[in-house]
Amino acid sequence: MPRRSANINVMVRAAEKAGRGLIRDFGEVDQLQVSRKGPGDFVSAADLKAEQTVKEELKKGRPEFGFLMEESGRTEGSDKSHTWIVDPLDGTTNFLHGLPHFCVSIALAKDKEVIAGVIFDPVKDEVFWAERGIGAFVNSRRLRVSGRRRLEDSIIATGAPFNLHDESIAERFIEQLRPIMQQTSGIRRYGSAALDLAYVAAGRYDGFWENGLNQWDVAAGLLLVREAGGFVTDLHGSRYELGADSILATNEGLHDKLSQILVRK
Ligand code: 2AM
Ligand code: CA
Repeated sequence: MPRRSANINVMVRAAEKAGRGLIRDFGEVDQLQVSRKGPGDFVSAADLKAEQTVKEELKKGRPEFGFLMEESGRTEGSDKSHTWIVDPLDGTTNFLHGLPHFCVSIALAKDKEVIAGVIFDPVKDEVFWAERGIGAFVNSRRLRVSGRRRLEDSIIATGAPFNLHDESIAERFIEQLRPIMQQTSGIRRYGSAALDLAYVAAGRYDGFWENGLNQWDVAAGLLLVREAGGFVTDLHGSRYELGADSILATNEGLHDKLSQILVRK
C-alpha cells in the first residue's frame, strides 16, 4: 500500500470519528423501532452530529478549505479552490430501519475535480479510499473493477428515484429496469449510492447507475471507481462532472452496452 497522504489521513480520521458515533447511535435505533413515532427525530439528530464531527475534524486538519455538506450546504473557505464534499450519513433510510448498510463519505475537490475520496462503512469496518493518480484501496488492499464483459454474467446496482415530482421520473426508472433485469445476472438496490460506487471499485458489483443524485452522494465514490480502472460517465457516456443529473459507473467492457440500454429509456 502506498503511504497515505496528509489529506487522506485527515479524511480517514474524520470519517472514523463520525462513524464511531453513528455506530453508537445505530445501537439505539433498534430500541426505537417499536415506538409508534419511530426513530425519525433521533436519526436526524445522529446525522447532524456526524456532520458536525466531520466538519470539526476536517477544519482542524485544513482550516482554509471550504465545505459542501448535505445538511449545512456550502461554506466558503479562504482557499477558494479546495472544497470538502461531505455526506455524513449515506444510507439514511437503512440506518433508520436498523439495516446495517450505511457510510460516511468525504471527498476533496480542487476546483471541479475530485482529487481524494474516503468512504467509511463502520459496520463492516471498511475504509475505502482513493487519491488521484495513486489508486484506490479498501483498508490496505488495492482495488480493481471487475473484469466481466458479458452482461449476462453481471450484477448491476441502482437506486430508486426519491424525488417523484413528475410521473415521468418513476416511469423512466421502470423502463430502465426491464432490459437490465432481462439481460444481466441480477439487480441490487442497497440504498447507499456511496457504497454502491465503492463496491463497483471493489469489483463486487459490475456496474451502477442512478438518476438524480447529489454531488455529496457520489463525489468520493466516483474517484474510487476511476482509480480502480473503471469508467464514470452520465448515462449518455460523457465523462461524469460534479452536478450531472445521472451517473453510470462500470468497467470498460460493459460501459457502452449499459449506456446504450439505459439512455434509450
Ligand atoms: P441519503 O441516504 O444520504 O439520503 C439511494 O438511492 C441514494 O439516494 C442514497 O445515497 C441516498 O442518500 C439518496 N437519497 C435517498 N432518498 C433521498 C432523498 N429524499 N433526498 C436526497 N437523497 C436521497
Ligand atoms: Ca446521500
